[in-house]
Amino acid sequence: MVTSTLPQEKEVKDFMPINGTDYVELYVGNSKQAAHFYKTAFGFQSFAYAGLETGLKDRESYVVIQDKIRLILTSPLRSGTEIGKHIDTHGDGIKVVALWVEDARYAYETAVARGAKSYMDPKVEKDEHGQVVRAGIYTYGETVHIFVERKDYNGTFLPGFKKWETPDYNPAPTGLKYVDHMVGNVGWDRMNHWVEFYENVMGFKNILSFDDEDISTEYTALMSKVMSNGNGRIKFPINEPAEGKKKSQVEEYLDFYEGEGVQHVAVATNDIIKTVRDLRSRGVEFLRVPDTYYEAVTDRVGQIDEDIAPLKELGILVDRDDEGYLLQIFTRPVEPRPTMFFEIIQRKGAQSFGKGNFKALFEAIEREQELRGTLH
Ligand code: TYF
Ligand code: FE
Repeated sequence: MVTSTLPQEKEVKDFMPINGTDYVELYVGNSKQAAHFYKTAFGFQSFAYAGLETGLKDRESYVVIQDKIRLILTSPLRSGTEIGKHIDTHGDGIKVVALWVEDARYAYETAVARGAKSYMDPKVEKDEHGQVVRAGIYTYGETVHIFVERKDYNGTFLPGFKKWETPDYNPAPTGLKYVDHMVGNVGWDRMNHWVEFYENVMGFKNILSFDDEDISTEYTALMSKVMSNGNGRIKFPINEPAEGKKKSQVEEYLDFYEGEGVQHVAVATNDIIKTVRDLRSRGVEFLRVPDTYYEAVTDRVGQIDEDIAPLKELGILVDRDDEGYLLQIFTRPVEPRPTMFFEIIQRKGAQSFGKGNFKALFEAIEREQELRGTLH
């Protein structure tokens, strides 16, 4: 067998290979209660703990897991910490989008040489299960990427964490599988700056663009470009506000988050009807489009495997592209400030982001802004 490695047949080398999302860390006011919420409402499982009982003095973290998705919920144990300041400025929100790599030192050094601002020098963490190397860089706002190298580690999560078991309370999973994409909201005219950051520093490519013509309603607008890493496992749409008659949802986010940050985390399921029914029964609140959306849906997307009735009952949206279709729905914000929310997505071939739903979705968001008194 001949394996061809002729140079002209080789793809341009991906200078920043990434295996996938490693974890997402939120800085929150009460990590213990946040962990309970993600277990109860979203079906995450107790996984790991670090805090006073593992020798930490200034912080406590609970890690919850569902299939490939790992969330760290971290709170400070005293005043005056970076974590506390982050929460004071932004409210509960995402601090770290951690990326799983084979070589964290190489990823960090490459990113920094290409212009990234350092957040954390490479650090080797060890325990009886081996070692993990982590290093971090800043992205938009105060958000950071931490590169995680775990090829020499077979412990539960990370050195410094112990197993967190809750034999008496383990609500069932809701079918959430992996992080499909994570969206960043950036400031006025800052989208292209961050697009170039992901291109030049991280080796990502711009796979889709939406201008304010695509993403505008009668009142509000935004622009968005989707960045993807080489193997497509990491997709980061970047939104910026655009001028409209009223306040863009991106501007509302920037006002309330007091800066740029992660707007939504899209999590994939293989059975969105079951997942959404389950999440609703556990108290998760979703945005709703008008029932009239479902009168036109079959004409717009053609034949699909699902019955329209349960989609309408639950408020699930459908869109089609050249490769197939997708089903998606958005939660209301999951904290007091109208900032971060979740998307639940089921892809049936489509690799796009639901452009056909933008108008109905953004009008639904505007109705929420109206209720909050923030749509002026
Ligand atoms: O990730 C996306 O592009 C879709 C649509 O503020 C979307 O989920 C885009 C912008 C936004 C909310 C949803
Ligand atoms: Fe999305």
